[in-house]
Formats: sequence, structure tokens, C-alpha cells
Amino acid sequence: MKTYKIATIPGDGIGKEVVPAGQQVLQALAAQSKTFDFEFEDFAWGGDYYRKHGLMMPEDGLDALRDKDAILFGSAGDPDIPDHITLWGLRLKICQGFDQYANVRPTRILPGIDAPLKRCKPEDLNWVIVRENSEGEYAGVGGRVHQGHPLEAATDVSMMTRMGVERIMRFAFQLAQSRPRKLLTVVTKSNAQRHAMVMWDQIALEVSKEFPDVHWDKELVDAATARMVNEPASLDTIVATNLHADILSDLAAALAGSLGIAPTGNIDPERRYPSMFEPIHGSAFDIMGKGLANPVGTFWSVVMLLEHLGEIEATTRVMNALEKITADPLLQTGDLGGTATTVQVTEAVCEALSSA
Ligand code: NAD
Ligand code: K
Ligand code: MN
Repeated sequence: MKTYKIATIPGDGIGKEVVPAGQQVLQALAAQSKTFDFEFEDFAWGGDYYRKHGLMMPEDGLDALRDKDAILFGSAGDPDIPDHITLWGLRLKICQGFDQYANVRPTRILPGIDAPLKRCKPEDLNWVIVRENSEGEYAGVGGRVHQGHPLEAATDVSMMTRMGVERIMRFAFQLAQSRPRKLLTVVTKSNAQRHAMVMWDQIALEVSKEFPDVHWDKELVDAATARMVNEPASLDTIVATNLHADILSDLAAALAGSLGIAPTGNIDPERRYPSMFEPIHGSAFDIMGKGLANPVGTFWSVVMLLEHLGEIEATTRVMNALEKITADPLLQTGDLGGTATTVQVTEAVCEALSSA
């Protein structure tokens, strides 16, 4: 029997509701498995920890995570703490500390979901967005001077390195190659950002030579938003910078029905460190603590976690259970137009797993 060590970090807001739900699904799965089990360790980091200790997580927190097989994360973001402190103090500290440079965001319209685009058939929207997750606009390079004075100035420099761009392009081309359509769109903004993005385009061209069987094209990020709405079927795998992909993937999730559904993996493809899986949404201040959060994004993240562990059969089982649940209008949460609660959806998924 293999025992996987999983760290759970619920964080803040609805993270505290959806991560325990995700853990419940993993437990239901393990209860049925003769080949694997999970050993969970929970880390109560985030806004509450900050109020006590002045930090979102302990200074040496990464050491406590280092030997885990994977991390299940909720959200960093507290109504009473500035967002840049919560984000940089927790989520980015882990992503950057463990060099999880590939952020992978699959999106498709699950059965039963009433997606907002009139002309888009469910089969037209099947994307995976690859977000550069270690540098770019979120490199943390910049500063603010002369605060409060007329000469006040501030910068956030988008820093790209050849190594950083090469490795994310190679990852994206490989991922595109593994999908049936072998189609990659490289999102760029090299008309305006004439240094870093021009290098980005040049490296895309170089790396493409290693993947002659992948069809690829380029799209400026502003035009890419319109293309996602107008010609969803023309896209398959998409690679974009840290900021661009952050924005495009919220749009993608909304076009597929709701922010509450979409999953993501913060992956270290070289497997030097644990990878971290989380729903793409944040703390959802407007619904937190009410039991109304849609846990499907977390469950789909659990599917990605299982895939990362190599438990492919389990991956299929959870995804099938999920699709059964989204197809049932009585099991849809408020964001999907239904009235189901987090607990009801979680119990239904666990039940579908044990009866499968
Ligand atoms: P958000 O994703 O928290 O919420 C946006 C909207 O989507 C809200 O109306 C919310 O109710 C709805 N929503 C999101 N997830 C849902 C779910 N599972 N079920 C039902 N409805 C859902 O984004 P925001 O409001 O921009 O950010 C709130 C806080 O979360 C901020 O502090 C932000 O920095 C943080 N945040 C953290 C992460 C992360 O940790 N990865 C990601 C995004 C935002
Ligand atoms: K999240
Ligand atoms: Mn985001």
C-alpha cells in the first residue's frame, strides 16, 4: 500500500470551506482503494495566522512542506489585510519558493452547466491555459519612492529571463503535443511591450522547431480575449505570461460557467519540490462562511493532484463522479443558478465515488 503525504492549506475565506471538502473526497477515494492511502497534514496559515504572528506563514514554512507528495491549497485573501500582503506572504511564497513555474489551467464546459455564450457548443470550449508562474509581471521587481510627495513614483517591472521563457514554452509545446489537436496559441503583447515580449516571441519560434508536429500561432492578448468569445473552437492549448494568463483564465472559467468550477496546478515539472493544486478562485468575501461555495473547482484540482501522483484510474473515477454531479440541477450551487450547499455537493460526490 502506497501512502501519499498531502499537505492541506485552506488559507482564507471559502478556502476554509472547499479544502476540507476536497480532503473528504480524497478520503472517500482512499477508503475504496487497495493500493493507496493518504496521510494529511493541515497547515492553518493565512489571515488568522497573520493577525497572531505578523506573517502569513512561518519563516521556515517551506521546510514543513518539502517532503510532501503534493499540496492542496484554498485561497489567500482576507478582507482586513491588504491583498498584496496575503498573496505574496503565502501563495506566491510557496509557488516561487518551490519553483512551481508551470501553472496549468484546464477549462471545459462540464455536463449540465449552462454556460453564458449563446453560440458556443460545449465541445467548442476545451482549453488548457499554461501560465508562466515564476517571473514576468509577478517577478516582484520594483519599488516605490517619495511616498505622499508630488514626485512619488512606483514601478512593477516585468522581468523575463531566457531560462524562464524557454522552460515554459517547452512545457506548453509538450502539453499541446500530448493533446489530440496538437494546437498551441502563444499569447503575446509584443507590439507594446517591445523588450520582454519580443524575446518571448523569439523564444517561442526557437522552441517550436523542437515540435514540428505542433501547429502553433500567435495572438496579442487583447485580441485573444475576443477570440475566446468569438471563436472558442479555434483554441486548444494556450501559453501566456503570469499576468496575461491570470486574466485570461478567469475569463475562460466564466465562459465555461463559473469561477467556482475551474482548477489549477502549480507544477514543478522537474519534481524537485512538491506541486500545489488549488481552485483558481479566491476567498470570495461575499459568500464566505455561509456554506455556499462551489467545491467543484477544488474537486477538479484534486483530479489534477491525482494525475500528478500517477493515480490515473482514480483520476477517471473522480472526474466521472464530478460530471455526474454537475449534470444534476439539484446539485448546483448558487454561482450556477442552483441552491445546493457545499456540504450537499461534497456528500453527493463522495456517494457517487463509493457507489461507482
Ligand atoms: P474571488 O475569486 O474570490 O471572487 C470573485 C467572485 O466569484 C465573487 O463574487 C465570488 O463569490 C465568486 N466565486 C468565486 N469562487 C466561487 C465559488 N467557489 N463558488 C461560488 N462563487 C464563487 O475573487 P476576488 O473577489 O477578486 O478576490 C477576493 C480575495 O481572494 C482577494 O483577497 C484576492 O487577492 C484573493 N484571491 C486569491 C487567489 C488565490 O489564493 N489563488 C486567487 C484569486 C483571488
Ligand atoms: K485559489
Ligand atoms: Mn487569478
